[in-house]
Amino acid sequence: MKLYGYWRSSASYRVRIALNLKEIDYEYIPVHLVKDGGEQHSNEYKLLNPAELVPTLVDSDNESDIILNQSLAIIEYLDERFPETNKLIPDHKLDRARVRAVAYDLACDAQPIQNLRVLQYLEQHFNADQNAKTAWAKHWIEQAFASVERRIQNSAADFCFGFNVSMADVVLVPQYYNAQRFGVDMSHYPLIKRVVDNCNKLEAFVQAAPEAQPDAQ
Ligand SMILES: N[C@@H](CCC(=O)N[C@@H](CS)C(=O)NCC(=O)O)C(=O)O
Repeated sequence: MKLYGYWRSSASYRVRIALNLKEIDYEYIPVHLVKDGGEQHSNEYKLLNPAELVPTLVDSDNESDIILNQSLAIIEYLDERFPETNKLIPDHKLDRARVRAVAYDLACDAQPIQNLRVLQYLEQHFNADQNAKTAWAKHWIEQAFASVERRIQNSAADFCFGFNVSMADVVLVPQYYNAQRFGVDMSHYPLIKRVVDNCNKLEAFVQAAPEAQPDAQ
C-alpha cells in the first residue's frame, strides 16, 4: 500500500488516520504541493491522479496496481477491504447515512472552498491578499462547524457518534487542524473540541498528525 500525500493536506491526513485505525502498513510518498509550483502538477503525478490533487492511494497487493483518489472513497474502500479492524462506516443504514452526512458537510461543503488552488485563484484573479484569503477560509469553516456542532448534539459522546470512532471523526480532526491554522475561535464549538481532543488521545490520530510526517516543515 502506498499513499501519496502532503503533510499539511487535510485530505491526506484523513487517509493517514484511516490507515492507522485499520492497522494497515503503508509507504508514505510526499508530494510537495508548493515547491516549484507544486509537484501535484508534474507529468509523473498526473499519470497517477489526473485531478492533480492529493491523496492518491496505490494498493499493490493484487496482481496489478489499484490506483484510487478521493479520500472518502479511499476510506470506504479500506473499510470494506479490511472489515476485521475498526469499522469506520457503521453497518446500519441510518447510522451509515448520518456518519457520511457529517463527513460530507466537511469534506464536500467546507474543505474544497478553502483548498490551496482556490486560495491561489482568489489571489491571482481577484487580487485577494493574505488577510482576504484567511477571512474567506475562516468564514466557510465557521459556517460548516456551526452546522456540525448542532448536527452532532444528540449523537456525540466520546466521538461524533457515540463511543466508536467513525469516518465523521476521521474527517473532523483534519478540518479542526485547518480551522486552527486559519484562526477560527474554537470556543464556539465545544462539542467539536471535545470530540477532537478525544480523538487526539488515540495513537492512530497522533501518528497521522501533520507534524509527525517525514515531509513536515
Ligand atoms: N475531495 C478531495 C480533495 C483533495 C484535495 O483538495 N487535496 C488538496 C490538499 S487537501 C490538494 O491536493 N491541493 C492541491 C492544490 O490545490 O493544488 C479528497 O477528499 O481527496
